Amino acid sequence: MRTQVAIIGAGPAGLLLSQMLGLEGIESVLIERQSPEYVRSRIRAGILEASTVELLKQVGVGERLAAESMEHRGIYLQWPGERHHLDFVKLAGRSVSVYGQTEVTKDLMLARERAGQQTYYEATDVELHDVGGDSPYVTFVDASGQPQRLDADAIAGCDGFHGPSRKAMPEAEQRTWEKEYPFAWLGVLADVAPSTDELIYAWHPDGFAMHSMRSSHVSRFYLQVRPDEDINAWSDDRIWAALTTRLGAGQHGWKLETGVVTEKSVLPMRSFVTTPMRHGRLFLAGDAAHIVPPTGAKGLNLAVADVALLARALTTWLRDGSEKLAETYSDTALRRVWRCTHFSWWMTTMLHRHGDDFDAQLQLSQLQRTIASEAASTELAENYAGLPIGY
Ligand code: FAS
Ligand code: PHB
Repeated sequence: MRTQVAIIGAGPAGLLLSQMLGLEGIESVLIERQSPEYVRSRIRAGILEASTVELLKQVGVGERLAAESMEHRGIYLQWPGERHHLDFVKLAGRSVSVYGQTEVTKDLMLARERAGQQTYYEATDVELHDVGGDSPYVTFVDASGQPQRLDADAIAGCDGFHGPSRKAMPEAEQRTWEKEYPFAWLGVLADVAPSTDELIYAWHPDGFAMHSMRSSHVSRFYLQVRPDEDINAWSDDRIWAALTTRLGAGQHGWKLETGVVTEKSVLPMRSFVTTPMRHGRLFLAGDAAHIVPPTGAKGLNLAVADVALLARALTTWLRDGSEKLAETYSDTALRRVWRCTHFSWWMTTMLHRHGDDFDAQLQLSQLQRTIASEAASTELAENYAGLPIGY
């Protein structure tokens, strides 16, 4: 088999790339380890930057998003006794949208099905070959157990943190940075109407908590836990008790509504960046190249920004014969990657309990400064609401 772009991974990055390339007449084949049902069911990010929303609408997957997403002007920052709203529209001139990554994935999968996209789900033994040469190819075993070979003009590694693409980059050329945080998130999905109009990020002596949401009747919560936390140690009652305490129920008459927990899982927290994001005819995009702690709501949005750049680079190279954007892809993408990596680290270290009481005092001072200073609030607002694509 042969195609123009072999895309490894059919998560948001791979699906969006195939959609954008398809609109430009560039053919691609998606190779995905999991089943379509598994990909469709993963619960992950929840916040879309304005530039992500705009791009999804431009590439033809914005209809349900426009109808079902919830536009948020900002977020609340909270610590015991205080809750303050940050208005991104006032501070940075743009809002964010609440629309689960699960929904973005479903919309993209439907669009690719309608476009007749060739996708190999449940592919195993995926290996990349000759990525530094002129004739790269991918070998894999398809769902029926048949060995397959796919020759391509270029390979896009959109296979997330654990995929094979990053490992296909020559080690001698690669430099990676990694930071493991001394805590994790217990993610909770519950069938209960949100008790807040916009997200609450709460610093608390017991640990961080967040009140997010998925719709007017489904809420999403996060609790800071130990990295090795046993999920079985968290009964629903214990979850609601911790959220009630950490989110400040009872303060200023605010009440947290509880409901049926439908999903809970422990999510590790790490920062990770690998450079470069290109070697020869292999290009990395999304979690294959970088991981951010989810406190800044950047993971999915950063994957979208990579793909917006990569789609343009591959189109102008493979269709128009100009390799210029392909040559600058890695440096351009990494500028935003490091900006989002810093912001996600800053939000994470400001809001999560770690270290001693001195550290706690510094965190509270940082929070108070962020609220008190318009310049500090604007810096948070500009980063959270997202920088222009191509920043
Ligand atoms: P993905 O990991 O989504 O997709 C990679 C795809 O490649 C997957 O479908 C995988 O099955 C496939 N793959 C892997 N190995 C393969 C192989 N050998 N062969 C073929 N295919 C292979 N971000 C936020 O902003 N907010 C959040 O709250 C948040 N929560 C998260 C929770 C979890 C558990 C995880 C893992 C991530 C979370 N993220 C969050 C980050 C997340 O949203 C990512 O940024 C986003 O999924 C990035 O999309 P992709 O780069 O497409 O990677
Ligand atoms: C979510 O709703 O899943 C979410 C929202 C904001 C974050 C992280 C996760 O920073």
